[in-house]
Amino acid sequence: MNTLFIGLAAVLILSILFMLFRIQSLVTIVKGSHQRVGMSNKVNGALMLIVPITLLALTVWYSPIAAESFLPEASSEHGLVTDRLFWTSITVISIMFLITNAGLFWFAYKYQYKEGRQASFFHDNTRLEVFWTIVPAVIMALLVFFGWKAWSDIMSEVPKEAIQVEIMGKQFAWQVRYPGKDKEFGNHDFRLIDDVAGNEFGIDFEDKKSEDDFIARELYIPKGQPVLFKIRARDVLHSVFAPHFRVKMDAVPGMPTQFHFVPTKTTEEMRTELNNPKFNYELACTEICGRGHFAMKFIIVVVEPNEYNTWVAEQTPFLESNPQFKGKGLSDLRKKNLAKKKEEEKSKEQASL
Ligand SMILES: [Cu+2]
Repeated sequence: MNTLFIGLAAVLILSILFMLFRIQSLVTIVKGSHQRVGMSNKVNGALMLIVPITLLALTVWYSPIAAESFLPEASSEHGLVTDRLFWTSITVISIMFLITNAGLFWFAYKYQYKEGRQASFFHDNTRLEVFWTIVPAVIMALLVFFGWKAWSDIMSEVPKEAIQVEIMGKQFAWQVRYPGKDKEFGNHDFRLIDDVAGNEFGIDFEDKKSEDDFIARELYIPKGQPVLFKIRARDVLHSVFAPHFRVKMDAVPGMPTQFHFVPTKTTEEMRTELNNPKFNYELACTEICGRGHFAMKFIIVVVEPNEYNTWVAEQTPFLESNPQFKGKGLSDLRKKNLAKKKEEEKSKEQASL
């Protein structure tokens, strides 16, 4: 209701302003005052210079302040490439923006209304048209080519030695699973998800590969080695976002996605570089997924490879700390469902007797 009132008030104010403007121009016409038209024309002309110059000065003044809250240099190999591409595009766009807008405002100032002045007319200019078609086309083609090259490198085949981590999004937390010593994940199935019993991933424990899988509270990855995030969601859309590594990939229910990259700086190195002993790499959700979206934060810890191996060795497989799940999987579920059905049928029969 409030929104409706605010909307109506805004419409009312705008129509009043429009009416005032209309009355003023009608009065000017009735009075036939050329002097006033000439004056407002000059003011408008001057504004065509003052406004863009002021905006430019504000941009130049504010840019270094804004730059302080930019992300630090990328902590991944591909991140340096995408950053370079980003800044190249921004530079080209900024130069073009400055040239075209300088022209736009300068012409508006220079050719403001003057009594007796007439615009000159020319039909076309082939040279000019060829120039302003070919130059942007070449620049665009180059930008697209380098972008395509970077993207196909980033999405290239996953190195065999890549360390695999499963990241699952749910409302509202990230869950992280490692494949354990066999380096292979056990199967999972959405029908096995049981938050009350504690099987949040829906792991199929009939699959031998799941026996050494472990679940981590912090996402550890080694520096300088390829890491593969295997991403999925169990309810709605989420999106894996690790800004310091320039990693972003949607987590889609029923459609596994992935992203592989090489981290280049340990958490400790970043703390020294940024002079911030509390710094932590962060994994956030960047797809509004519901009420608790803001809380989907997970810490990523990058360590030296030997430290990583020690950490892995210290982890306890999920099944070891939750032995009640041993052998529980899909066929077990099927059996249970069948028994349930039979019982239901039986009770139905009894009721009909
Ligand atoms: Cu989310």
